Amino acid sequence: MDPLKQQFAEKAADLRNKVKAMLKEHGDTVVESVTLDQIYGGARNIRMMVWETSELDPMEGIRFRGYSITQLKDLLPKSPGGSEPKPEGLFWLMMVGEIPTAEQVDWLSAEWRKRSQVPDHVFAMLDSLPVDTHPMTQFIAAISAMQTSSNFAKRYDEGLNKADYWEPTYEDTMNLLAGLPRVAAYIYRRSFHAGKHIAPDPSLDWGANYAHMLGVPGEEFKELMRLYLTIHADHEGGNASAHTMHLVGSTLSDVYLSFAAAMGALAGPLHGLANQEVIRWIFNMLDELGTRTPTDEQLAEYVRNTLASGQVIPGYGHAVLRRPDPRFMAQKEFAEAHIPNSDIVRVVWQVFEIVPPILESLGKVKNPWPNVDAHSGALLVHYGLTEYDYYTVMFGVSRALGVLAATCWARAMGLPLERPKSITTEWAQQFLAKKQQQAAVS
Ligand code: HAX
Repeated sequence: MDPLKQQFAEKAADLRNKVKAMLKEHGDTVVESVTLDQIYGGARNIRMMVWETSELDPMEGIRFRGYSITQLKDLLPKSPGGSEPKPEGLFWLMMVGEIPTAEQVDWLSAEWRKRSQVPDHVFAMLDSLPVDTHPMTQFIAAISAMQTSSNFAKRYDEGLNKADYWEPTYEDTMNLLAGLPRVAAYIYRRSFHAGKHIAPDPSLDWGANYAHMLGVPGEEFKELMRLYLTIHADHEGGNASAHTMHLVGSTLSDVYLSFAAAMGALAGPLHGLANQEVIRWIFNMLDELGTRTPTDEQLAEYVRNTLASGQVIPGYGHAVLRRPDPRFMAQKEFAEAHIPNSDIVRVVWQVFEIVPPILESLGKVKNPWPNVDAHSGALLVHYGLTEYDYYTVMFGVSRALGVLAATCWARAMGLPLERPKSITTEWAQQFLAKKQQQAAVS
């Protein structure tokens, strides 16, 4: 058994036993009650699923196995001479809860290289789609086409013991992660570079190889990719892509099909597609104003016009966070260190000054601060990756790390089919009427 699989198997067995004992003693403990506002309001803040790999605090932001992004930037192994964490390290951490050594991360890079073969029919299927098909649609189709390699589906067909579900799930996870950058880069090159593909470089780690296959030159972009792929990986279980993965995975759909479904959720403009919307919104503004360096007043007026036309300001607001997103701040720090004079980055920082007070003044926006998507596009544009329809695919490559690690845990813990209860408005009205009657009697 490989070293990561071995550690995962031991840790999972231990946690499974602990959870069993906890539920035996405390299974009927009430955690919190639910309001009608929450039921009608998108289930905000209702604790209703287990997600071991990360936890989101409204004020502090994301913590992966207890570690903040700032801590991980220090602690996770980097490439020689580099200062950004390798995403392989974060995957290891999410899988076993321990910061890996540089040797363990090198092992993982090599293991993914070894497994990175993608079946030819996946590329043939992509080539059969119109070249202007949205990259996220291509990505979802390609992930579904990769499902022919699913170990889980095959083993389940043959008759798989429940206790062993995690094992082919782990194999599928490793294979899918290994192949994903190749598929994602293929989509980029066929969509925007006339199908001139770039072969993987076997000397590179996972993030750097993705940067290489995209065709963006330079060590600085490779560093950006390592950071980007690390910080977008996981955001606890309730966000739309993670929750979709969890829900679909809970039917014992394999990780290919559940990840394809998760990417459908990421492709929505209120979620991951916001990264393309942000940069589109910024360029539309600059074009309309006829300048690359708008004044604060021009920018504020454009923001107000966007709001007046009934649209949201993309990249701002969050369902959970109530502070500037640490993932936004990590990208800002990268830009401050490497490209402080980039025009487009400066506009992003100006938007960061102007938008929050305007959103706050509306009196209804719970979080006026930027989220992860407010910054990423400007960095990519600066390094020459200007085709913003592609950006959500990059987010998806990263998100795979978290949701696949979490699915390994879900399988190992034997989490059941997810099936929450819905209500009708008639039920709500009757429920309230009954409460009022009871209150009148007592
Ligand atoms: N611009 C304008 N209005 C906004 C807003 C924004 N950026 N953020 C929230 N609001 C509005 C909501 O539309 C809502 O208005 P109505 O009551 O008229 O419907 C009101 O403020 C209250 O919303 P909220 O409770 O603060 O926010 P929600 O939890 O309902 O929604 C969203 C969270 C992320 C969907 C929201 O902030 C939004 O639409 N933001 C812009 C899109 C975006 O950046 N999405 C990416 C989020 C992060 C992510 O998932 N990345 O992948």
